[in-house]
Amino acid sequence: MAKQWWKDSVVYQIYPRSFMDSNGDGIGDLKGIISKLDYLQTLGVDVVWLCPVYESPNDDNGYDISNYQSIMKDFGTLADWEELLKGLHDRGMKLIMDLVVNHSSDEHAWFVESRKSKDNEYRDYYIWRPGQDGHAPNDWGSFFSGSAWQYDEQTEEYFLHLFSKKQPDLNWENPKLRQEVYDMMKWWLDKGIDGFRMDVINLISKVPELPSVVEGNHDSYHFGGDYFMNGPRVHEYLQEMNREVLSKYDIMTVGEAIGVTPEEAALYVGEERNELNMVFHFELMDVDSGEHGKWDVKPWKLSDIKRIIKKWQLELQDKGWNSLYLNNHDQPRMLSRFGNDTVYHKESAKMLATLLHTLQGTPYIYQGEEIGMTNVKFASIEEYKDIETLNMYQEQLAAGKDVDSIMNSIYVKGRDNGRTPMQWSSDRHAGFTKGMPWISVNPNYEQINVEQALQDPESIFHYYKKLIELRKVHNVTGYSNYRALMEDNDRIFAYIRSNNEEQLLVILNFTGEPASFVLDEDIRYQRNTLLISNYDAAESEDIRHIELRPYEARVYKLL
Ligand code: ISL
Ligand code: CA
Repeated sequence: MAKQWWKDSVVYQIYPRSFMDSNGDGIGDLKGIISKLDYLQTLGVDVVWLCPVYESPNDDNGYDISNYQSIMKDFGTLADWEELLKGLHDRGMKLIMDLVVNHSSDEHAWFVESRKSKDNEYRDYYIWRPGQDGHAPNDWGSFFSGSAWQYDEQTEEYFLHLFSKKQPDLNWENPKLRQEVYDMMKWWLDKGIDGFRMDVINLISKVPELPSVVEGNHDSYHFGGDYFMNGPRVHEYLQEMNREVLSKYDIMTVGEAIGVTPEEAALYVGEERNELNMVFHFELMDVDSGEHGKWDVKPWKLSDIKRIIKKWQLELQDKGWNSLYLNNHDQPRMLSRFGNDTVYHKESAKMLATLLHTLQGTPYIYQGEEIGMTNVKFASIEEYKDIETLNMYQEQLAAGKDVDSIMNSIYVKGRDNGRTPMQWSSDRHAGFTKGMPWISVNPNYEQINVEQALQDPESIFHYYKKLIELRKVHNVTGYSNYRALMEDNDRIFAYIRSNNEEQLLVILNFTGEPASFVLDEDIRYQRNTLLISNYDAAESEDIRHIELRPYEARVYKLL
């Protein structure tokens, strides 16, 4: 089997709309990305995950695709895309594309046909059902508020859409649809891409009866996850996809899997399963969600983060490979969420990065994370663009919630936090565009930007660069074991990674106060070498007892 190069890789996620605008229309584009390839090479990343650039009406910023084999005009042309791929490959970097096949756009030719008549040949490319005496087929709610069903006059039936009403779910029960997806995947792979990130891939198999959560319930919506997350045929479909497509190429695959547990994840990523290489789980993304979901904000606890990471490190050990991320285009900025984006901005960004780059798995850096970009607070709801946020705002307003608490949940958890334009310089609009940006730039761009970061040897950027090098120089991926230290301590996150001859000791202070680290008595070593830290740390300090400074991170090799 081809060497699993993706285990030694660091992935950089680009959200094209917000990365770099080359033609002054205020929207990031492919030529803009091409102009920044040297920057990515300087950082040292190995793979770029490019969020969707396909033709789309942009209802969900490109996750509603109307033509899987053409490029959205805003982003450029297929020739521009070929130039980007060549530019990456020429620099020794790889490209994975975003595969969005749980649903398409309602403007896709398949859906335009499907909705025409009940006997149209494309009818069961999608999931249509008659209503129940004037009500939707079941009580499922959409991830983007409201019902997961949309009534269509033309044929007097409802179609399923787990996301927006312009994102009808594809019917994976239909082998013809599956074959169309596989053909499209091969079309991209034959152009030379190096793999796929697969959007909500564990939702593609629904329980055929599509049962309500509460039978006979018509006055409220419920989360139907038990009937579409990790559904009855999902592994059958992915093993078929692997047989038909994935196994024929030397590529990497990572599936976004809402609600997946480590046991289930092992079924997706087990080496002998022949499905995917990695999955993104959401357990760390839910540590600050209350019982009513992501918008029900509650403070997170370090004990939860330590428990979850230990669980995933141990459950997938010798079984499968982890993905390691703390933010992306759907999440608030990790520095604001888990670090301290005011007093200890640099220290806490570096501490969080140290966590992600010293665990078993492949780290995913989201654009801007490497320079410490933070959440944003727009003055009014009008400046927000994300459909998930805007739908929630309307729904909660209609339900009588007060605006301040709705806005607070948007400040803390809204997806636009991660979608403000990349901050390249202190020039107007952070050097992202010469025009008017499609979404407001974070006002802190004058202090937080690439130009400043490149000039500052102590910047977060240079720390990320060192971490990425460290993984290679010290073969961090070669450490196979994980042992938690100071487990009951609610300020320090410490662990030891080991292989048969060496040990990697990672010590992180997750708080803005000093904290005392004490090394377990039974840890044996001759000498210790400090590999990286976010403060000036004494080289050969006695590591059995360390007084850590706020957000201090240290990595030692123990020989
Ligand atoms: O984070 C989320 C779960 O609470 C949602 O915001 C998000 O929609 C979910 O993680 C699924 O995300 C993926 O599918 C969506 C698209 O809006 C997201 O951008 C994509 O990452 C529908 O395609
Ligand atoms: Ca542009």
